[in-house]
Amino acid sequence: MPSNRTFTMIKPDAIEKGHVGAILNKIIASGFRIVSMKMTQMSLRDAELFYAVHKERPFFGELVAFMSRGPIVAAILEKDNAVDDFRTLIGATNPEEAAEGTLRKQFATSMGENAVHGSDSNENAEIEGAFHFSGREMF
Ligand code: 3AN
Repeated sequence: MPSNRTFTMIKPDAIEKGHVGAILNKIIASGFRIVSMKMTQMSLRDAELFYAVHKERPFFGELVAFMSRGPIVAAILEKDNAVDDFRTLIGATNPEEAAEGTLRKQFATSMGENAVHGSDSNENAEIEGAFHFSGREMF
């Protein structure tokens, strides 16, 4: 995947609260093009694989239970400087520290249930996008 792409998930908490439309509007209004998108649900095993880099962290069990408890919207997004610009748009992991105008400030509940995922590097964007989408689902 080229370096102008990133990967996102609208997390179960945001879906449960009905924030999908508002979040997608803000993503598109911020200049991201949707390359791939689907509503899907990860099994517990899927979430363990997706978050394998965090498996030694104390919150791992909580994280994978949360991320598999309901549907998510997964998407690959395209924009110049996509990874960094999207991290800026979502804001800090802890919504109490997230800047005004960020998605997590507006929509996240807590450190664990923080509404939106964004890849933290070009390499992870490619790995995470390929976890959810085949080449035929990238437009
Ligand atoms: P970010 O998503 O901002 O890159 P990471 O990579 O440190 O944050 O953590 C991955 C995910 O793990 C977060 N999005 C959040 O859902 C969860 N998480 C991180 N820290 C905590 C924590 N202290 N307690 C519960 N969940 C956490």
